[in-house]
Amino acid sequence: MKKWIPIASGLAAGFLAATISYANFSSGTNSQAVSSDNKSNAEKVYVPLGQKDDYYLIDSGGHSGQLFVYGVPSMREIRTIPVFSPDPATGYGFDSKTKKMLGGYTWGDLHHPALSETNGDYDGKYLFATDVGNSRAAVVDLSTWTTRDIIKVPNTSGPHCAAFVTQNSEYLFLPTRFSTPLGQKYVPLDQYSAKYRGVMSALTFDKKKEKLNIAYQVALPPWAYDLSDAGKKSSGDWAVMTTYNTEEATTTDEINASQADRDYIVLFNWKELAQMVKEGKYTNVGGQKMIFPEKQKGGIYLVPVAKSPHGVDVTPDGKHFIAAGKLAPAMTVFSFDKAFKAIKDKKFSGTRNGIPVLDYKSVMEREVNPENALGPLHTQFDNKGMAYTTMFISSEIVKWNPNTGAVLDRVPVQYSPGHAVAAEGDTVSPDGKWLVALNKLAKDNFLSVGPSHPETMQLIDISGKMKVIDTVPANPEPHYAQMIKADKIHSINVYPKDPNNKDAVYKTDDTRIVRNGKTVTVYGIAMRSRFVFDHKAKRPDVIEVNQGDHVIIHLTDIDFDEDITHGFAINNYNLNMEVQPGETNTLDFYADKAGTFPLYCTNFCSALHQEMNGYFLVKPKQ
Ligand SMILES: [Cu+2]
Repeated sequence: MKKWIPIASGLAAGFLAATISYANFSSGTNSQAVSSDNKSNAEKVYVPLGQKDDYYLIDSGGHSGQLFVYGVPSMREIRTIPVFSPDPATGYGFDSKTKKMLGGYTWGDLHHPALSETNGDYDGKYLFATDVGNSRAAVVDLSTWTTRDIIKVPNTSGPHCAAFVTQNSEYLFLPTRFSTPLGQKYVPLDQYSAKYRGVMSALTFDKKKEKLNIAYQVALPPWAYDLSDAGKKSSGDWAVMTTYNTEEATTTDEINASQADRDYIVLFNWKELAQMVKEGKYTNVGGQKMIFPEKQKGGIYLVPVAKSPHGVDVTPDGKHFIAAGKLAPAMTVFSFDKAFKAIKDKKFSGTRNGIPVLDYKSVMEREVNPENALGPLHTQFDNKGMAYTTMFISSEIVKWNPNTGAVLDRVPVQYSPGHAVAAEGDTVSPDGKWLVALNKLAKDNFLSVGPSHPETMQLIDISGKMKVIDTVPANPEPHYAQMIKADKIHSINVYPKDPNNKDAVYKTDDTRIVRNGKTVTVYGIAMRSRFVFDHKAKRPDVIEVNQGDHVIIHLTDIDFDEDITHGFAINNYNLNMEVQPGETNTLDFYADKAGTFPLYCTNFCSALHQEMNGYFLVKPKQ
């Protein structure tokens, strides 16, 4: 259209436009056409200095145990947030609070982050995540972007199928990838079918105390549970999760867990399960309230699905759930209403492990099988309710209509997408605009850094015909992500003074070192550009103790100023922590090594940062 305007507005301009048009049309592959195309992609992702991105992309960090925070559309990595693994950059896992929270674990495998929701919409308050490596769950406060609580979940092994929250964050459900005997006791694998279980945990979060709790658990059959999603609106009391290895194989799963043509989606009513627990219909297992579906009937059903599915995703209107086949080439759309009717009419095709099985045909709405699309894994949605499914094997995103099954668009990605994430994609009202493909293999995309290549993330403009407009590398290893409007997040810049914190010191005059027997407690401050541990001492920036003393160092950053974070490290003592503006943090350790150890600020804070140091002196035992 634009090309015609200059022709109407002037002969010379029209001639020029016609020449350019001719050049474009006559050589589809010429470099001019390609570079102008690239320029418009570059403009789409360019966020000039002084402006900020429209969305936060919060990525799981997989076996790094961390979260990666990116901006969209710039795809710039902004920050790494440590969750399940120690992080020297922030002193996470070194100071006494976070060290205790990590519980001695030195790594985690962070999968599937989930934002807290109010009325089915991201509320920007918290983010939940699970650790497949060491069976934990965590919550991150999005005002400080710090991990506030970690809970070790007993009776479970590898909560991969999580975390997905209900529409008012009442629960997050943690079904596990691995089945084990309850309490992970030793039981020979020949007794797998009889003695092993895949346990799902229902967790609640107490916002006031910032604490995660286990409300109840369900001893599901000894299968693998892969992904889940909570219902929305009319299906809000329900949740769904996929299973594989319903063959109950115990070795060479690659072959043995792929034999059956159908596995199941577990469909459960969490309100009904909570009511059962309230009525005492559970068994105490290692201190947890465990529902055994073969004994306590109701609330849990099985829906047959094409073999070894990965994702199951609830449509934004809450009417359907879509399973992605993984080993079958199809996506299957199921109807919640049909399932509810079948349950009400008790129209079951049988039972499996004591759980009623719904008739596939009576619940299935349609199977969607785009030509040559292979390995469907996970589905996201746009503002019109259209579905975007990742195809792991054929390396593409397929856009399709869940209401008709029509395939609308396809775009190749490089390469092998696991999950994709859409803007506000898990809510009742996705934004459209952007989709990010989280690809497992970068292969030839970036400068080589040796045999191990990064993963990639690709930004796809979904406002019209799908178009990949940017590719960025990602550290190991994004599994899933959340994309939330930036204006929903209200980060703080400075921790407010806490008059109730007895460890905090806000005035130089209050700094002191207190000795009580063999315990030395330091109430110190960090400020540009010095430490003060005891303002009355000849050298206020020195801590002197005896070998074997128990040393507790409380340190408050009294620079109530944007971006003035201090670090605190003791040279050759393997100790390091961080104090953000206004924050009080604590190191707690035994001075087992005698000698002279310089201490210093690790986080560059001023022109005289290099002068921000002192000494930690440990007098040897006589
Ligand atoms: Cu400093």
